[in-house]
Amino acid sequence: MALKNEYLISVLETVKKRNAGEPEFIQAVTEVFESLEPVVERRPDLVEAGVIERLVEPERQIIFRVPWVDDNGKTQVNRGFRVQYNSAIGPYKGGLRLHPSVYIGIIKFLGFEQIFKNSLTTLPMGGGKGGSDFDPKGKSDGEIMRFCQSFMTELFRHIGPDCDVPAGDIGTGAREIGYMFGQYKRLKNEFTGVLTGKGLTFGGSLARTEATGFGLCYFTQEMLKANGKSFEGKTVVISGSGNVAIYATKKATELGAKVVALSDSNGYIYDKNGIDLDCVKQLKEVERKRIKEYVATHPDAVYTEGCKGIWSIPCDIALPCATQNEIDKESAELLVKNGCFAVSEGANMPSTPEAIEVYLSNGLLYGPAKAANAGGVATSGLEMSQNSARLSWTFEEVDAKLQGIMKSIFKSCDEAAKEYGLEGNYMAGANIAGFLKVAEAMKAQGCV
Ligand code: NDP
Ligand code: 2IT
Repeated sequence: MALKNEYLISVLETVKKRNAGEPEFIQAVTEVFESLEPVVERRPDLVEAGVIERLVEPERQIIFRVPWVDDNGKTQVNRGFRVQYNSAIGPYKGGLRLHPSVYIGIIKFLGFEQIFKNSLTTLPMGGGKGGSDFDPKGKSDGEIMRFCQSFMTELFRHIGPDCDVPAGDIGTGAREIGYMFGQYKRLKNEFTGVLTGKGLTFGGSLARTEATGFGLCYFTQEMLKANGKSFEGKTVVISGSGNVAIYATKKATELGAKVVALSDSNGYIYDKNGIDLDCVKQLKEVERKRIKEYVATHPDAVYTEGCKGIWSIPCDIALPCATQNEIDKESAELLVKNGCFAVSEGANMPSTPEAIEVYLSNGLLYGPAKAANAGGVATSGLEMSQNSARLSWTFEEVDAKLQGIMKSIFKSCDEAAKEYGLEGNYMAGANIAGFLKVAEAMKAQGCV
């Protein structure tokens, strides 16, 4: 879909000039602008207030050196990032990604999307994202700890429980958050809810570990229900085998589906009997091994090198839960050809624009990342509430709130799409609903 609105075309031109060499960021902005065309026409007041020009420029970008000493006594240097994107509706909130592919363009695309996602959650959280090009794979516990401590030794001066609250993302789980929290507390001499995804013994929320994957299934269930369908008896393919993929597998299975495939960045496993999740959890969460080890104990399962091939497995529902742009046009066409009727995104921006075009033109139900994976950050918001109140809710209480939030997110997307004459286009609905709340707040707060 090409942009037609002159004003949005000109703002996008400026964004492209200012952010040359950052294709993922341009991709994320372009998608939102395409959805905002009807809003811009209906809301000249927001254009007048310069909301869109302000929204695409991060409020603050921090880039810093992260030196640490490896197990051989050698100094290593990584680059650290925190992009504080938008604080119109609450403190900056968003994860920290540790992966060798991280550069400012990745952090900006994630931070930009986080603004709309957090707005959809109904909770008061602004948008931010951070991370480093550090590669946690193959590092010892000591190396991970020294990296996390060095990272926080700079980051601590920029964050705080009422200012900016980081959390996990790719490569950052409970272990890394623990080390970062310890270092923050030591430097500030304050025990506060400055990070989410903490361990359960020091302020973490029950159900935060499960929240993104569970939330993805709750959102998808709402989307299926609204279209006369369900998970019951369906075959599901899930990419990735990290935090989001594991708990999406658990919930989809509980809801009556059979998950037949998972992957990592080396390859994918296909188990026609349905994935044995206890085995995957042991391999990935405890032993930190590769997914191919699964076939050693499951003779019926097949491992194939390369991650793209996972989308050639016939399925009813696809849940991409690994990384950005993992489904291209060709993979989307394969999904359609094999009878897939719904794609719902656990990962951030896992579908290329051409793949989304294939979903929409073939009438697939499409749950966009900003809405579908918002359960993680929503539960981070619930962790912040518990920390502020200095109490903790039960798993059942948090899970019930998460279900309520995911239902409300689906409703917002559905209603916004209908209101703007785009019924069934939940991507447009998510972008519009997420935008409007932030835009109203920015307008009300004046030119800041
Ligand atoms: P994890 O680090 O726990 O797992 C990531 C998984 O994705 C691993 O299986 C990893 O394989 C795979 N992966 C990562 N990069 C690539 C790549 N370039 N190509 C192929 N596979 C890749 O991360 P999460 O599960 O937390 O995150 C997964 C996705 O979900 C990300 O897009 C993240 O932004 C998004 N997300 C996460 C949330 C959370 O709460 N954790 C919330 C909302 C969204 P390997 O081990 O080989 O690297
Ligand atoms: O992409 C995301 O929403 C996350 N990685 C979770 C962020 C958070 O603050 O919990």
